[in-house]
Amino acid sequence: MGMRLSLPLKLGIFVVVLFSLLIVGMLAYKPIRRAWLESRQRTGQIHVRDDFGDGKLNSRFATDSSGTCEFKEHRKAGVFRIDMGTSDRDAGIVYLKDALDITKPMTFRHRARVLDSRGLHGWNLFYIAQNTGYPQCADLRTIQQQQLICVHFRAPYPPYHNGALEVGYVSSSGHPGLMWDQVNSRWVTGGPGQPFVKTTVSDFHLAEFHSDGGRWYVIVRDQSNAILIKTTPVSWSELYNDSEKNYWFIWGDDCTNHFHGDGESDYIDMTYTFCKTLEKEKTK
Ligand SMILES: [Ca+2]
Ligand SMILES: [Ca+2]
Repeated sequence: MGMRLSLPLKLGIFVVVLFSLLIVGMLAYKPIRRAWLESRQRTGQIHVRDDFGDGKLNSRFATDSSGTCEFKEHRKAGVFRIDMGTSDRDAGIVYLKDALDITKPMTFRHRARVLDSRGLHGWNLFYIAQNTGYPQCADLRTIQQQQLICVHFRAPYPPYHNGALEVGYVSSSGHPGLMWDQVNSRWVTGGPGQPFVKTTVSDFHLAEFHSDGGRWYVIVRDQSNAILIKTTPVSWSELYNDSEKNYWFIWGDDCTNHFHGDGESDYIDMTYTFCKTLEKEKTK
């Protein structure tokens, strides 16, 4: 004779089973989520965002400095500051510790400005450099051999006391680089009288870098989000290329014999693919 369960008992078992499933689901959620995030990283695409609101720099970034320079994330204001002295010897950069795979799509957004622009000479909203090891502050000659794509604040920039913006890249024919001429919407050879866009460097600007893996372009927006600069796309193959070297993302002033400036970043947002070759080198 089969055992018959009363209706209240059936309901009781149903509730117990339902709650068990719910608890198992809750316990499984974190590992499943972690596995999903890791699989995303195995396929290469990484998203990093730092709003500079928790008092410490995201661990995917590192800093290097020379002379007088202090790095500090101001939790309450939600900003990260690179605070240099007033000497050209002073330098300080933040860089992404992951070398970039430039053959894969990537997007960077960095919102930043310079503080006390009266003493500022130059400050990079961002640049992409090629070097074997991690980026380091160095003299202009060394740095020029590494810089490939650069968005640069200049102030004072006579006759524009409040400053200017320059966007440039080093083409396959080498130095001098090509500079973006926003008025005529074209790239021109750099040098004396090279084009720039007048702006107020103490305002926040949003620098955007977009690449589909084949070509890249730059957009810079002003404080009210209006487009100040939009370049035409450039093929990565048109850039100077020192093969075997890694590609790095950097902001700040890296130069130990020119430039200085205090920079303040509101946020950094990056989607990119990690370069696997460097991992092999690091674990050798
Ligand atoms: Ca400097
Ligand atoms: Ca912020």
